[in-house]
Amino acid sequence: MTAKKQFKLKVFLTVSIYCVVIAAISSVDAATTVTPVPDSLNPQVGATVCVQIKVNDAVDLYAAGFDFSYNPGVLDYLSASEGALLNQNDASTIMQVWYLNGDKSSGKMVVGISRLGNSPGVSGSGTLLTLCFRVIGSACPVCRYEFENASLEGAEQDSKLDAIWNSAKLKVYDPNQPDFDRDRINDACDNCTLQANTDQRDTDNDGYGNICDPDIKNDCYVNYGDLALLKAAFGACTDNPKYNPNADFDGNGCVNYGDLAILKKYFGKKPGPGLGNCK
Ligand SMILES: [Ca+2]
Ligand SMILES: [Ca+2]
Ligand SMILES: [Ca+2]
Ligand SMILES: [Ca+2]
Repeated sequence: MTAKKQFKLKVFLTVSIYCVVIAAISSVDAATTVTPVPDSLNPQVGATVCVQIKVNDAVDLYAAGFDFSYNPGVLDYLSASEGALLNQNDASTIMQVWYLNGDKSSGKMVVGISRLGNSPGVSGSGTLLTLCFRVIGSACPVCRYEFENASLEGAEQDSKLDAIWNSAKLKVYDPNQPDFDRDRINDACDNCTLQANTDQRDTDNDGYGNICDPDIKNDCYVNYGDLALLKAAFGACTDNPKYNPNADFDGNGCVNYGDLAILKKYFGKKPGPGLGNCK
């Protein structure tokens, strides 16, 4: 084979492989997702909270049914309204929303919404419906909305759409309960009660937010072992394999002098105070 022929073959093979890869990538459909929006809210007791149920990347969607569960000590159901997703192209729709077993204290709404007649399904993204609640309590204030018994149905008879159903959180702030650091997380639920940390970032999930948790070793005592772990990650940012999120106390994406200063402040002491178990 001449050098010219070899070159042509190489180009042909490279282009072919490239085309196969592109075809493989474009044939992967985006997953359909159903998400309550906003996915995190921090209202006060007495406020009205409306949650949009958003569908993304649906294909030929005709109907949806699900149970929507929440903490009935925190939320009181007010109303539901249809979104624009299903009644596209002038199709009629029907929506029904009721308490599970007619029991308001069940903390579950049963929701059904559908297009009517022979109309085709809809594709794309949009709001399925909006559910509104009054915030009635702050029972240590994380309330999760979850979907159960959920399904999306296509226009073809008995066709179901595969979908990922996401949950969301509602953190209720009660101005009548103590909040020492004034970060709008009441002390009873704050993972650092003396340090303002609205994001409640706690990368090792031990109940102490990173901003008050230089106890990287998790032995309830901030000392030389923690300093050694900080040193091992020192200078590293998120793009560096040496980066340790548990040593990034201030959450600026790098382990550096700000974090060292926090460790110094706690040296010889316990982490917290917060929701963790160090006595
Ligand atoms: Ca607080
Ligand atoms: Ca705090
Ligand atoms: Ca922690
Ligand atoms: Ca840092």
